[in-house]
Amino acid sequence: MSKARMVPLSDHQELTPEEMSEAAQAFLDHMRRRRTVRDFSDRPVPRAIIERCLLAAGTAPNGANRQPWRFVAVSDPEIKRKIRVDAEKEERAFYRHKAPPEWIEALEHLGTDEHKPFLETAPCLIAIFAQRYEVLPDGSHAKNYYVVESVGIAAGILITALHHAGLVSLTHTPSPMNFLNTLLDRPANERPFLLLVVGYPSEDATVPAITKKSLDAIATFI
Ligand code: IYR
Repeated sequence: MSKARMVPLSDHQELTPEEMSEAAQAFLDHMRRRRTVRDFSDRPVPRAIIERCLLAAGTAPNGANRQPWRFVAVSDPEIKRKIRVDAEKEERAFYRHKAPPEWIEALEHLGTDEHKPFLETAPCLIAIFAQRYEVLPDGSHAKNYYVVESVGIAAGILITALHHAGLVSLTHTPSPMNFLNTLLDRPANERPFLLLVVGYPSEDATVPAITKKSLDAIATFI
């Protein structure tokens, strides 16, 4: 006999064709207003909003429903300062000698550099960790599945949820990021996946003048 315990799909909401069209267009318009922001205000964000956005991220589809993620929301100024110090150390190495010239060139239109003041200015940093395996109560390890895919989907939902709540974010990936395990006291089964910088934009925030690919360029219908 199957071990699966099934329940009716009771929460699905079907829309009429008109409602569907309106909903899809409204969501597209909404997502087109999302921008990755690097100029943050120091205005605090309510913890309850971050909590709801994290719960939304936790609904992500994932391998074997192991939910192989851990989110560490940092608002403590001293920990943010330490994260900035360690991230800027990695970024200096990246921009000055580690990154190949074509990578530096590919980033030029974004205006990024080794200075990451937003890691201290922004009110909230969310470090996302991927749990490569679970540690069971007896100390043995249980493998997780499709970890990168699962955590990537959860991160996408988190970014969308934050935007939906009227906040802005920046996906920041200093490389390597293992200093986050030390600073945030995370165990060896957790690998830093990305550092999401969250808050409100500063009043004079600017963003790079970039465009997104057309439907033809990203999709094929056969
Ligand atoms: N992590 C560096 C470099 C960087 C890399 C990519 I790919 C970007 O899209 C943007 C930046 C930094 O944060 O500056």
